[in-house]
Amino acid sequence: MKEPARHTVTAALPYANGPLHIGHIAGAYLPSDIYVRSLRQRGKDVLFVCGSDEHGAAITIRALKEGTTPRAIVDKYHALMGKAFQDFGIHFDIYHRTSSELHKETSQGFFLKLNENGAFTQQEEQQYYDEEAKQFLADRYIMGTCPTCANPDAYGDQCEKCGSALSPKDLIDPRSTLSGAKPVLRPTTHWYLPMERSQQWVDEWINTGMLDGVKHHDAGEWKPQVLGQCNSWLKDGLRPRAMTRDLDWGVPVPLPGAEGKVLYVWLDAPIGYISATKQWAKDKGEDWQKWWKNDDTRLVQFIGKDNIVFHCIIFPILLKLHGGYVLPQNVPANEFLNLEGRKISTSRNWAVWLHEYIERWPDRQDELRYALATIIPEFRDSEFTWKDFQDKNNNELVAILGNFVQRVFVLCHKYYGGNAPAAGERSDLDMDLWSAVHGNVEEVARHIDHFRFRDALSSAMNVARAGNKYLSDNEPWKLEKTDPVRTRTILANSLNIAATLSIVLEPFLPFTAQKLRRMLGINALPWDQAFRSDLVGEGQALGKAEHLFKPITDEEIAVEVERLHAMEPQQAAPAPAPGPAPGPAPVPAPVAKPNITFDDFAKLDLRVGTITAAERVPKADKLLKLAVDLGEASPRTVVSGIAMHYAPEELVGQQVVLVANLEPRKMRGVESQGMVLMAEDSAGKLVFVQPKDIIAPGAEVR
Ligand code: B3M
Ligand code: ZN
Repeated sequence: MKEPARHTVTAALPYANGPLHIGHIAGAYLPSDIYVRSLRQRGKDVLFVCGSDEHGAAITIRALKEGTTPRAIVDKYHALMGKAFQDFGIHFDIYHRTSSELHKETSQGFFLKLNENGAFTQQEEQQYYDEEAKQFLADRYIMGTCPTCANPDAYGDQCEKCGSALSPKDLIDPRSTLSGAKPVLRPTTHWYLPMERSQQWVDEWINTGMLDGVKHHDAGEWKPQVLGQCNSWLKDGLRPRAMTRDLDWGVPVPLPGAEGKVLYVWLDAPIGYISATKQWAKDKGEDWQKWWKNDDTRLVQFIGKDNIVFHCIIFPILLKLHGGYVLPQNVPANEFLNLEGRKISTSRNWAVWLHEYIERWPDRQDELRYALATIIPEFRDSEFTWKDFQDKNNNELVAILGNFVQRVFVLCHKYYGGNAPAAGERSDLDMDLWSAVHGNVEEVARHIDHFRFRDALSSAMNVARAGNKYLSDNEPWKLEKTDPVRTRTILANSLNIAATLSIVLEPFLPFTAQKLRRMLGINALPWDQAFRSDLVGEGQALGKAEHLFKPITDEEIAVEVERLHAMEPQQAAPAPAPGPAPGPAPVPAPVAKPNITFDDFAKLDLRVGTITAAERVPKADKLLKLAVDLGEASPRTVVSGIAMHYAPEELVGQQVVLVANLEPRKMRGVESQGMVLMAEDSAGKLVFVQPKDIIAPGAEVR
């Protein structure tokens, strides 16, 4: 594919019905910010747009709950989110909003053009109506039992438990979320998008990258989970979808006879990217059209996985039927971020709110950017814990990056009065160092281009690791007495590694990169300068040796964890069931964890394994190191807390059930690649969950 002339990058428009939390940031906004910063460093022409999604039931229901108006809700959260993005270093070219006049004009114009092109069919249909609230019920205004998984709290448009796309009439025992009443059916007319007409070209476009006989993109570049979700929709067969609603909050349908109807939020919201671009162009005196209509524009859209079908099927159909617009070259959707072992929940206040973090941890945005960038849920859900936040800060930011920079600056101040020394003759070792550093720089860009931001950050940190090793191998603090010339070269190289770090870390840690540049006395530099090794010349005056990061204490983390639990609304004790005086207190059943969706369960890879070896883990009296045969080329190493219950020698041959796709993690220095399932018997002994009969290792448990 030829080099694009420009890049339009969008990030999903967050609903303006609440604050931003770390799940939003790790899902769409931090990845897109890293991507845009990196493209800009490499001299690409980029437009980065976002804004508040201010229509839809999510907002009007919140307004009802709070006894206020949708306008008040969106004004409050639009401002809060815009400031939080800015404070966190996520810098869009424009952060617009879909309640703007320009957006209304843009989306109405888009709708009229689609209607002119015959994109819609007009259908009268029987729709649920709440006689008490005097309102038709769609989407989140109606709930009922999901016909697929029997979830009693499925919405009219989607079941969050099994992920099924629904329409209100699919629900069993529907009820109005406004009055709780049982709704009645009444006739109403809507404009439908007959998506089945686009099935063939959408299928080809998504699965081959071909569009109208021309190669549009490399289908192999799209994430497997994105293709998977699209293909499950395509396999079910695309169906007509209503593009208008009987609501009073939204973009009015600009047609006679459509009074009281508005555009479906998933029609107007994606057009919000275009209206944001128009607003930006208006503010800057620029041409907006080339960013959305020129074939040499590359459009990449960052979203969370719950928005895949809207961005990969519905919006592309609308763009194509309208005509004249480019389609996304990639939609690198991320999975979900969980928090301390549970799903993030706005309604249960189980979240780390971005604006609150910024208040509580002033000037430590990069500590959170770093921790989140290392756990971006790129291919599977991931987990944020405050302990991991502390570990990443103390063991990586402080111990690797901060420590390297600190040592170089302290020595340069001590030996050279705070001026950069001459580089002198470079040894073979020095050349090896620089080729390793430049190799890592290349990896950073390659990973970013493949939307693998975790790997990209790891490669960037490898530059700091190389710097630390170079110092430890050469020990300039000792060499200075006997070979000051060589010491100058070592410290000149080290200063220049710090300069390279100020470039490669900028997309991830913009605040730290700026601090580093100030300390080095250099300006922001383009990416290709990271392949030099002389950015800091002899005599360059250096800033003082600042600590880039501070260690985080256990107490600071404990406060955060306690706060999280304290913020959760306490579950009211269930009212005592009516009837005879209660007998002896029943034995409390174990508290079930919150429901998960079928999709969540399906992500678990449970396998039968056979223990082939077992040994104690030094200095860890509760741990055993197991070799577990899963029928793979070599057995898995699994660390298990069962040493108090079993002697290693009695375990060889024991069959177990293993969680085989758990993120590997180090325990007492041993990397554990999975988890053995155990249960506790009434005597408190841990017993194996195992098949009744011996079966082949690797057999799937489902
Ligand atoms: N407002 C985000 C969500 O589903 C939704 C994205 C719109 S992007 C056009 O939470
Ligand atoms: Zn369901």
